[in-house]
Amino acid sequence: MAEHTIASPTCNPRLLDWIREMTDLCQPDRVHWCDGSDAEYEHVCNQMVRSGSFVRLNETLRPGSYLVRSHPSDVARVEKRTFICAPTQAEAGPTNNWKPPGPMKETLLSLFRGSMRGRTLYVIPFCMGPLNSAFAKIGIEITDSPYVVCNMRIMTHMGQRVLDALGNGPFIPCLHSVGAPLKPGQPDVAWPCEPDLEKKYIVHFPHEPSIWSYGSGYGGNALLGKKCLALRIASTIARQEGWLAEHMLILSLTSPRGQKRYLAAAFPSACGKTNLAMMQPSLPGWKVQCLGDDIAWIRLGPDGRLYALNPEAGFFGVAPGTSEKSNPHAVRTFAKNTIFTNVALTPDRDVWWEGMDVPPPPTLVDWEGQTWTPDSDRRAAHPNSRFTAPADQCPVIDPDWQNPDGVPLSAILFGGRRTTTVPLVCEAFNWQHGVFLGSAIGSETTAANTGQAGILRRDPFAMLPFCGYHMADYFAHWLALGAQTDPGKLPRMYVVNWFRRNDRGRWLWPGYGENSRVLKWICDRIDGTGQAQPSPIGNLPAPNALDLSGLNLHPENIRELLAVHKPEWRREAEGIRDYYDTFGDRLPATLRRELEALRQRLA
Ligand code: O2Y
Ligand code: MN
Repeated sequence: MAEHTIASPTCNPRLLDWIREMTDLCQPDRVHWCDGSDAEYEHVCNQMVRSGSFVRLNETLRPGSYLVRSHPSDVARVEKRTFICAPTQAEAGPTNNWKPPGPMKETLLSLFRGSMRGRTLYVIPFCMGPLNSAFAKIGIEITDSPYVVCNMRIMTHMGQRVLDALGNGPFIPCLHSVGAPLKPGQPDVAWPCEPDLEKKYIVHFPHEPSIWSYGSGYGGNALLGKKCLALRIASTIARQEGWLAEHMLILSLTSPRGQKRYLAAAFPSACGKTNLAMMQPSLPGWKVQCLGDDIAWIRLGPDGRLYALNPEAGFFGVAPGTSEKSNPHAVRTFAKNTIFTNVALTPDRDVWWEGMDVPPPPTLVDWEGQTWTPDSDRRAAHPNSRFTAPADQCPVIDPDWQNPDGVPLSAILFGGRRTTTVPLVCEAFNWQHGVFLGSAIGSETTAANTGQAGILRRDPFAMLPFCGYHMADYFAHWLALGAQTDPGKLPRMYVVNWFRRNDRGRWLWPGYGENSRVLKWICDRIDGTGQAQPSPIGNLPAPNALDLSGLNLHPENIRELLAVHKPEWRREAEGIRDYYDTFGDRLPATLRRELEALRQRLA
């Protein structure tokens, strides 16, 4: 019998039944219902410090902050072990790992049986989106990981107020275990998990809906409100309910004359979304404010415009490469009350990582807990090390980031890491063409993310790892949503590429705050003042329409940044055709027509 730390703080019969059933299954020693209070957060953090999982950072340099080191086998999302268990494989589509729900449930039940022995089962009531929003979705995560409790407290709206709002209503059950039960008297380790990759399971049952995650304690595998609920499960709900759950940042851009526009942007993982979301524009008088860096829920408003809301309450950002130069606002955001995972520890108990633009001290403790010096031939911080920080600590958080109605979108951007072919910016001719452009984006792999550089991985709408159903049906859903309103009310759509290189392999575009020049042209287009010229792939900035003042770019670089080389684009069109063929007959005819029209324009 598990010991209960407090009486059940809800009367929701379905929730109470589920907690009883899962407690019987997982057999924890204790059950704790999270109330989401400051005192509870401090208590769980202190417990983790005492157990040796958390290192308390220097209270003067980094108040209220902690460092945690994961097991070396548990350092990132595991796409290979992520499953969509729709009733049929056709519903999951060719881009998802599918398994039939029945046998997968059997496998999971046997894994979860007794999985929490010797541990505490935490019940985390959480809400994605502000509680007073029609967008909001409530989930209940059961976990045996106090690390998950602390991170969910930052990343979601969490605790008793969620149960109060839930009443007897429906919730999405999310079951998580690190998969490391303790025998009586067995000492615990700092980061318990199931080290065998083949025994990790991140499983979605979209038809229930429910989420079952076993064996990993890390990020997207374990903080189930994020990628699992707010993208994979939400995308299937959004399809049924007529909205969109997207892998997009949301930002506002205010011109020197005070005109404010909201933009959403989809980029594959590792393309600098957090940096763009909090950008400090180099253009005088322009201001960017951040509403979210990873996920946008988008729906039609009563006025026929599209409204976007960030369902998260924090940032789970990549640490390496984040510096005063690349993202000064992120540096302020994680100045306090932050959990750092897998970064290096300095002798004065602060954090350090590669690309921080601060010289390392003569000696550090690396992410694996080993002594590290600048002469070491390995990295001090793991390349996927993270900071978890509250969104309201961002110095440029937009005042409307928690607006329950969301904010009206003027533009949607699609990006990727492309060293050739794709120009700096290109405007879609219309919504259907924009959906075509979004369906074809992709990123070239880097040595850092796959070990093999320069392979193009198509990542439609940056949703490849996150779409919970058949990707071709998802394209059809985008097309159908656009058809529901006056085309003049829809956001304009753009492809951007900050990563083009010249034939000597050098970056053509400086990026970072200079990206505001591209955003300015987009705003000018929306206002009707920005000049464009048509090209076979879309509208490009007319000569001199991009504000490049003070940038000192060589005219040859500017030409190449915006060049559309027809032979390259004919090859690109063939690549898109091959990719589309993987979706068979389910691909919307509209997209085949868009591809054919592109080929005609390139002829
Ligand atoms: O590796 C992980 O578990 C984190 S993945 C992640 C985290 C924050 C934002 N985006 C991502 C992503 O993979 O897109
Ligand atoms: Mn992401």
